[in-house]
Amino acid sequence: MTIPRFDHPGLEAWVREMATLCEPDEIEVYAGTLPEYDALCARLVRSGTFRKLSDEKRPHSYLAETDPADTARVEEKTFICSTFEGDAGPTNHWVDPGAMKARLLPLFRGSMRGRTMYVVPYSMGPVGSPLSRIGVQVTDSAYVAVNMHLMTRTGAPVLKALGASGEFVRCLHSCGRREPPAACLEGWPCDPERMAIAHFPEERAIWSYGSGYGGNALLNKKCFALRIASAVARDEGWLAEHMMVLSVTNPEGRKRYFAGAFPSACGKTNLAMLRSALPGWTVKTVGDDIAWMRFGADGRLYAINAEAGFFGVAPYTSPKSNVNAMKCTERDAIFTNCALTPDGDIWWEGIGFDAPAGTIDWKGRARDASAEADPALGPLAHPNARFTVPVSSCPSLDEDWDSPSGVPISGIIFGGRRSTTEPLVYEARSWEHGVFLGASLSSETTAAAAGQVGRLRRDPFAMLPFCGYNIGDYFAHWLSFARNPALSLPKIFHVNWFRRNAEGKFLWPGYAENARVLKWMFERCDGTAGAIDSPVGFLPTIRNFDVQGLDMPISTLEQCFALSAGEWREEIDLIRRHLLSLGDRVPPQLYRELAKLADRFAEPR
Ligand code: GTP
Ligand code: SPV
Ligand code: MN
Repeated sequence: MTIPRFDHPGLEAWVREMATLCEPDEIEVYAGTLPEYDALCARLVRSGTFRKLSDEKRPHSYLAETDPADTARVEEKTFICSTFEGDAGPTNHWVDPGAMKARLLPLFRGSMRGRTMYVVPYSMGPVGSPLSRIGVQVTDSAYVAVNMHLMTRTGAPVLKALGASGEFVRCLHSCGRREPPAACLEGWPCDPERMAIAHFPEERAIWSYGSGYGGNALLNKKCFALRIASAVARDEGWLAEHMMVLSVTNPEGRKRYFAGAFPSACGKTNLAMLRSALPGWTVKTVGDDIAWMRFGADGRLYAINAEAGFFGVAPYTSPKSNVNAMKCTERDAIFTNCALTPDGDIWWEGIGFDAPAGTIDWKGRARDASAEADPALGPLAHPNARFTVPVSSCPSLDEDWDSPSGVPISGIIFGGRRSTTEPLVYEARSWEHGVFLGASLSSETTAAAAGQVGRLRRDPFAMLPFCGYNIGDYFAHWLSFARNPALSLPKIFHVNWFRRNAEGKFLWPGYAENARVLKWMFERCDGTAGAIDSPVGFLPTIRNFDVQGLDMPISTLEQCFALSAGEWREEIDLIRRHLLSLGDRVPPQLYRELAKLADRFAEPR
């Protein structure tokens, strides 16, 4: 093992330290080139992690199947290791930093024996932008390295931007090894029992052991760009958010940008890539998962996409629901935990056609079309199956997606999966009210995280699993912007695409039709669309909501907007309990907003 030379002495010392700890056979610095990417993919095919898909069907693309014990983020094993427990707050699992290191050091010791350690330098945000930050990940997973190649800006240009003394977030990752050596799926080492994803916000470091999957292992994403970056952003006066960013252009050619926070698997990618159902209105994509935002000298809020690729939910992506995502995945893609058709292509539930006979499910079992219906075998693609593609593959990419100064945000959208209670869309009365909407955001849980699916949980700002510090302080940080009169604060909206009727069917068609909601928001920002002052906020009137060409009965649309006082009184109780559960750092303004909401729904005396 030779330690590579770097122009940055601090980086070289850290790589040496990590190599001494993990004892890899070899070290490779990832320079971010296509030949390197191809060579690593070929290596992954040889090791059994990747299967190359048919070049006719899906050129230059691969399928990985993970160990069945390693298929989603594991929130129970994710830790914020700040010096003081109160700084991690009530929404995080806290462990003392020293204790966590004492627990993990023996696991990392020798964990890379017989493996290569890849050193992956990457930039979150455009290389060299004042809004961007650099991280370096060492990992014993070539799968992680090639995913990072697609999802971030990697390699030599990043090292150049780092210079000899630049700051970087230190990201240590090992898939680990089960002890005693148990049968991991071939090509997918992991150690699910002892898995830990540990964050040291004060040191700006991340140690992740035991998982090779998604947000547990691609440390640039949730670990750095949200958990560490949110803490940095609080210190420096900006925002690191679990938000998609899109542009809407009206028929006159005027453009506005919106940022939107939805919990995992609740529709960010679909909204960001939406193909508008409204003639003359166009939607373009800036980012689908993580936005870093800062107020500019002109007082407006500017956002960059911290990433350079998409790690999208595969199931139910179809030419009908998301044609742009389907186009993104036509070539140059990595698929994880999708099913494999006999002709060497991928398949998933909801892709728009039946699985051909002989399709192999994500667990490697051959299934015929009739088996699709066999509930005992489960779905053919894992519900959290994903595709990884570079943003450059996206036909709806906004011209300014990569602008170093970011794009100006007109409105912020919060939304979750709610079968009841929450109407299709409404607008907050003020910034404080909007922060209250973010703080009380809720959703029925999805397969993006390990655990029960469909359970209602509060997910403030869609950041419950991602806020790297005390959530009460986070709310206060958001509220603080209202005290600066020089800022032009974006409007704040709340949406719910997922309301259901008594039979359990979605009331709202969603997807392309969501353009109607975006249009209303656009015109609210212009000051041209009317609204009703309702107890929850400003609701569109049917007259101000574009229904032309919308194929649904008006009575169903009315159900989408209906407010049930009974449901809302229950909701208010749930929100109160939620805020109380978050401890004494929750700002009093949020209780005031709750009291105002309760007043508006109070029974007449
Ligand atoms: P993460 O990558 O986990 O952060 O997820 P995401 O927020 O980007 O969610 P995504 O857009 O991938 O959507 C997840 C699921 O929600 C998919 O199964 C979609 O089909 C479904 N979905 C998205 N938009 C809509 C909608 O407007 N209506 C309905 N009914 N379902 C939707
Ligand atoms: C999410 O769960 O919000 C994701 C997928 O975007 S992961 O990268 O696994 O966090
Ligand atoms: Mn996400």
